[in-house]
Amino acid sequence: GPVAAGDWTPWPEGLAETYRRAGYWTGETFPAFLRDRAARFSEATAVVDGDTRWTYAELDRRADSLAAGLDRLGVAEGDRVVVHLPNTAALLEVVFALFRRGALPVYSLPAHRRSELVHLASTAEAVALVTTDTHAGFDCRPMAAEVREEVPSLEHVVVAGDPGTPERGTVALEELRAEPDPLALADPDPGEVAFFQLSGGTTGLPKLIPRTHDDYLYSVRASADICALGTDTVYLGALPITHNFPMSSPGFLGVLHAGGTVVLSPDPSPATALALIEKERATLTSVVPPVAMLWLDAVERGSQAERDLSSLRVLQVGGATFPEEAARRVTPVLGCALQQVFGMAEGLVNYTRDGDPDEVVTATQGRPISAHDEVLIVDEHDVPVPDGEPGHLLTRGPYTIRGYYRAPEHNAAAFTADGFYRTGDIVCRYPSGNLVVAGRAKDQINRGGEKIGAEEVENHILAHPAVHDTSVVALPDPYLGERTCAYIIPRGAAPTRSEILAFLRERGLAAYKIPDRVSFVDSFPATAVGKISKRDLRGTTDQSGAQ
Ligand code: J2J
Repeated sequence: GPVAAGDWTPWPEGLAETYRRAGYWTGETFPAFLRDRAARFSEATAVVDGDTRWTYAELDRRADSLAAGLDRLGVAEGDRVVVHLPNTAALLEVVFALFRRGALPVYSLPAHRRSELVHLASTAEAVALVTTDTHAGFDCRPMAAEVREEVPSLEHVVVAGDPGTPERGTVALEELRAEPDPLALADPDPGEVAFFQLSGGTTGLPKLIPRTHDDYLYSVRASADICALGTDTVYLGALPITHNFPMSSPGFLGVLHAGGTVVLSPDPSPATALALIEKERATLTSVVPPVAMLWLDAVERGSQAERDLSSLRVLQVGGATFPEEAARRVTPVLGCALQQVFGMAEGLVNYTRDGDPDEVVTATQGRPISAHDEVLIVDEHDVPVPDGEPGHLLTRGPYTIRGYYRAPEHNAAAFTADGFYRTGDIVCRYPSGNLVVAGRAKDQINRGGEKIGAEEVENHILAHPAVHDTSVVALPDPYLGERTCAYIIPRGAAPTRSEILAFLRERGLAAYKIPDRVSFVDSFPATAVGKISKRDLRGTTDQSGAQ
């Protein structure tokens, strides 16, 4: 297969057979997916990006011609390609062209910078990075050139838009596109890895998540069914659509599965996104809690009060805990239904359903997609807790991975011997089967849906010569849910807060991972076993007064 057998963990054959017999794993692959939908929905609008509107036939044709261009460039079957693109039609074209070529997308987020891109590209041994000229005021081209310098496998940088001063190894997406000569459809094995998603990260650096055609497209089809998508669905992609939620829950892939229209918003701000909902008559969108709260405020008593949002049927909210008070405002203020979504790029996705009682929709995070999603809620010794009691959520099923890519040691801790994924979430299950996320056991900060592995940031801070030790923890925040605080024990004279922040930016860390607060301390509180107690640190008073 395109990913060597020892580098990922397939499902045991018995279970794979069960999932096939249940009709979950149908053998559909990504290159065939678009070909089929293009045949069925040919002249329907697949994607809208500003003034750009492509039909299914047009997207299909473009995927073919770009696949041919990638082939000519030297991208071969099984090659990995990092996709660093904002919400544009070109993103869909690139992704389906890679599938057509038999290459594997490695999804990054537009906010990612040199540090994340180097990690992704080197871990995946990517041959190419596809980025854009500028995004949100940032010039991606010099950064891409640096990434290429640092990662030996990376031969090509493909730039959407203006490639700027031509650098060695850089090519404009536009030039590749010009190639005609459609390739034959790549014919991958549906049981093999199709692409990589990025984990939120806990220990070490974020891990790559290998997803197969079979498992992922099952979650997409099942999600589209749960959300009753059809050809009349107009989905607004407001979050960065390379994230698992707007990609697959049901996301842009669910919409393409059902023959609907994907409208891309460059950002989720109320002014941009709500104007697009009005203009394109969007019926569905998905956001993280802080975005939902901004929209609620903007419509209720702000700049967007006059918007006609009557087309919107459902607002999906997920990625982080949505406060119940905000959840109760969605229908009165926006005039649409709320759907809570509790998912993870590793697999398991839970939805509240149309027709659920109000208290389920406003106060729970829903229940799993599949009758074959196995959910265990256990104590510290992996012993199941009674219903209604909080415990560690473990899960396995037809679209939950069995292991991260090339991470044997991490996998030994992150999965049980019988293949359950340890989600790191603390949940309660009600007799109705609905789950409530009650906390977290993993060393991660969930900053309004953006996940930050504490150890990744700690390691960057530790690289500063004036830092003796550091611990990065979550602080409560009324808007983001959590924000980050870095406690630092200086080595010698304490550096200033702005020195630390400038140092982290210089290291090419995504802005959302830069600590919101820096606090200098003399020592960390220790647990009984001598480990740093992050719980106690959250209560530590700042000894320096620095913010
Ligand atoms: C509380 N915590 C939540 C929720 C995710 C759909 C929706 C979200 C994601 C996602 C996704 C939460 N309430 N409603 O991939 O397909 C936290 C949990 C979880 C982690 C996963 C999807 N929804 N979370 O957020 O891989 O801690 O996926 O384990 O980014 O987000 O993060 P991620």
